[in-house]
Amino acid sequence: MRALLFTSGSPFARAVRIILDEIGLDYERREEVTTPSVEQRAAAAPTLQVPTFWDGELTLWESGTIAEYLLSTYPQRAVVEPPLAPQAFRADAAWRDKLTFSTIQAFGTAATTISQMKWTGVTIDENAHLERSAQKLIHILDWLEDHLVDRNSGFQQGWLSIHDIFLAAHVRFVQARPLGVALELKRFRKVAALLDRLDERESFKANPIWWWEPGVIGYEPDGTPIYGGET
Ligand SMILES: N[C@@H](CCC(=O)N[C@@H](CS)C(=O)NCC(=O)O)C(=O)O
Repeated sequence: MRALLFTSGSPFARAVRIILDEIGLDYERREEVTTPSVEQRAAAAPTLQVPTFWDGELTLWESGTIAEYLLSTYPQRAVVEPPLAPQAFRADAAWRDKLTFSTIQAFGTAATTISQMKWTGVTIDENAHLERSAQKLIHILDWLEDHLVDRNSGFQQGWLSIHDIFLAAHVRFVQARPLGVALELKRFRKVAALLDRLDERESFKANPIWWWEPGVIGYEPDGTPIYGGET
């Protein structure tokens, strides 16, 4: 049995879904549009967060750990250029790759904190930590821009890396939600070019991220939000 628990909007889970598609693995989609009770979540992971992934006897949470597991366990790749990387972290650049990935995940955490606080009633302009979190997003983009070689490369040249996938999922999440954050992507030309290329990839198109605001309970096949009450 292979299964993934995720919410429709989670950028962390979207990145894992894209990796599963790149590897070509079938899995049961345990999709939630809204957040369930603490007890239900705790049955899947002590962090009370998604994604959680089951593979046979193994249960994994934390999206980076799931991604690392998938790349190292399943060598098969979709025939598409550039192919999904064979490893999460290159042996000859392990510390650099780990640092870059952690920094990308810090971007995702800041973005989802802003989002979750907004939908529970606190906006950026009312809270100093959220304002700081929004500034963090720009500083991280600035640093990542400096770490891309050119406008045609991802974070591991010649490969689609988990770094590329998670950064795209996090940035597009911020852009798809009315969070009050302007990322000014035009300033980050290498990052913007990378994300535009990834938008065209089948695995990204098959796992779209759509506009969400309170009241959205699902989507039409073309991404039009379906409203059905508060969430
Ligand atoms: N570090 C975690 C973050 C996952 C995360 O923040 N998931 C969000 C959805 S995007 C969540 O489950 N939030 C509910 C909560 O934090 O209580 C990972 O990489 O998996």
